[in-house]
Amino acid sequence: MTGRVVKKNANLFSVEDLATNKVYQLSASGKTQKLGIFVGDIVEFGETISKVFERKNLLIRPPLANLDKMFIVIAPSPKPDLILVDKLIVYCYVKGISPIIVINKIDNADDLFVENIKNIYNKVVKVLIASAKENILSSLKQNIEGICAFAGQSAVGKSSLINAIFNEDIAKVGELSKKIERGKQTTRMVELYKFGKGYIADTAGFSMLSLNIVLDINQRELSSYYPDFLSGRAKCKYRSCLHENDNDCGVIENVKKGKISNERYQNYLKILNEIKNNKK
Ligand SMILES: Nc1nc2c(ncn2[C@@H]2O[C@H](COP(=O)(O)OP(=O)(O)O)[C@@H](O)[C@H]2O)c(=O)[nH]1
Ligand SMILES: [Mg+2]
Ligand SMILES: [Zn+2]
Repeated sequence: MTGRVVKKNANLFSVEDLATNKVYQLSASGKTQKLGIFVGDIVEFGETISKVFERKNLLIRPPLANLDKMFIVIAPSPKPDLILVDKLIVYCYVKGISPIIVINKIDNADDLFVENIKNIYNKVVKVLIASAKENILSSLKQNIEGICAFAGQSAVGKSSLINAIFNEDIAKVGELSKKIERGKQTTRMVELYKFGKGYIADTAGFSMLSLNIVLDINQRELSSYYPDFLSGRAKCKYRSCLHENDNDCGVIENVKKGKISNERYQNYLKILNEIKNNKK
């Protein structure tokens, strides 16, 4: 039988049979266990788990396999860190995850805030609005497909959104993610909750340490993870163009024409510099 690992507790796995949706509590054969089994894995099982199928991706913090979608949550407060948003988007593309921006706390947001975010990101990814407080969740719910997780700054409302979607206290609200990084919450495991056609991963936060892989990207490759830079890049005179200096650079030309958001571009330069400094 084929199933999905939805929970892991020490050496015991909850596996949902893909054909019947029945959940079994299983251990794994020694050999399989050694190779590693993660929440999100598709496995072959009978009495025990006998095989793990090839993964589309694997995240280490949180430990999660086959993530399909990442909801990158921002809110009017705390003030959005758009460099973090851009790094998360790049991270998603590197890992084969579809990023979607969710503006939460729409009950507290003015139109200008929403317009500004949409202007920066609508050429890049889908931008949804939501409010965990006022139960404005329909577009978010419609976009839940495959395995989905929430990421973003602390206190933007990730846990609140999960609880509002399920109308149940699944995730802890107001929990400081710093505590998690210090290891006080290490016993809290990743778990997949079924929703419609997909699952939501309650991950107790997405460690920003994971973003180190963004800094390991080759500096010439960085802009290939910017879909809004694509048509500009095609017009750069030099194939090695980093889009820093205005010598026949199609990206800079598009920034000047307003086809690329200047804020996205300025933050691109900052991330590019971080990558350069990281290589030193
Ligand atoms: N006004 C408003 N406050 C919210 C909303 N969602 C969450 N909050 C509040 O924001 C704070 C942080 O929420 P939490 O879910 O813990 O954020 P997390 O750190 O991203 O998981 C809490 O005080 C929530 O009550 C919302 O849609 N509107
Ligand atoms: Mg939280
Ligand atoms: Zn260029």
